[in-house]
Amino acid sequence: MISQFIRKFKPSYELYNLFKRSELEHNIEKYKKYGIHKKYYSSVSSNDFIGLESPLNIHDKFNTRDTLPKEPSFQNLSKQRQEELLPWSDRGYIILKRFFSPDRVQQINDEVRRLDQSNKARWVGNKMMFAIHYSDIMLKASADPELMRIINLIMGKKMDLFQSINFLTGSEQRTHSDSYHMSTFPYGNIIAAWIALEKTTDQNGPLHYYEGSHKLPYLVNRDFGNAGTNLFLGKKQYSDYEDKIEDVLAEHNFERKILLAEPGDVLLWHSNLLHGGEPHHDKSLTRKSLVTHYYAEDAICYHEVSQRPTLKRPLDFPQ
Ligand SMILES: O=C(O)CCC(=O)C(=O)O
Repeated sequence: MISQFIRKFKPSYELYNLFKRSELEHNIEKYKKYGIHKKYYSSVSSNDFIGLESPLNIHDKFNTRDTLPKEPSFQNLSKQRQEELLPWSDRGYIILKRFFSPDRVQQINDEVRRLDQSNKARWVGNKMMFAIHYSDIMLKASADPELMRIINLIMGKKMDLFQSINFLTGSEQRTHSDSYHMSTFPYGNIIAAWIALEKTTDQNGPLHYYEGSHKLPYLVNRDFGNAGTNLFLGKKQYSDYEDKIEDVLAEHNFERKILLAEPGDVLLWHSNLLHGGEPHHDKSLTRKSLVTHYYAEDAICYHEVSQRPTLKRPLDFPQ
């Protein structure tokens, strides 16, 4: 009861944030730019952006099929990669087949085992969180230069690696969008990569996603009565958000896709693409994957779900 109160009481985490200036100051300049009167430690949510115009990223405004062929960095890609990138604006995702070589996949899987066995891994439930902060191999894979070039190209701007999550089993997560968890203003300024570290089948909890759903309006707390007040977060549960997403999907006719991936395949998805994890039926199987998220350098970064600004720890790139 008391912990519930503290979790929902905004000043309690504002106090915590007060001591985290170095990880929160990234928003200060952007608050100024958008005329948001906030301290670095303040609670922040979509309610702070009501009435502000949220400029669209280039490939939410113009179609990648028209714009990309004019880009020199697109011309430098193989024909196969070019074909893979073109549907981004239409679908809200792209699949880069066999992007990581079998050796690279093996190296990442060996590293996950090593981290786990040496107790270095930081597990939150079935997720190994932020291994990029304690593993050079995971950092190099997540910030792979070729992957970064493609990400910057389809986002039309410079993107920065923010987090990594390793899975050994399917997440079985209900359908959601990343923009509710890792939010930005202007909207649409994060992107995710889902890297297959082994084959996924209908037995080991593959990813599902709804093609074209990235074009829906961004769903925020006030859309399901969860805006809260100046002092408190809203009273709804996370499952109320998931129920709302189901209602939204029921009103549309998006095609539900299942990713049956080969090791080394990479799926990039738009921050507003609805996706989740299928049931992991055969528990004797693993489903190894690495999910990485990248924030745009020029956007306010926060978490609509908790109304907190994003804590960004610098990454220690090996020389
Ligand atoms: O890997 C999965 O099953 C889902 C991952 C996911 O939904 C996410 O990281 O946002």
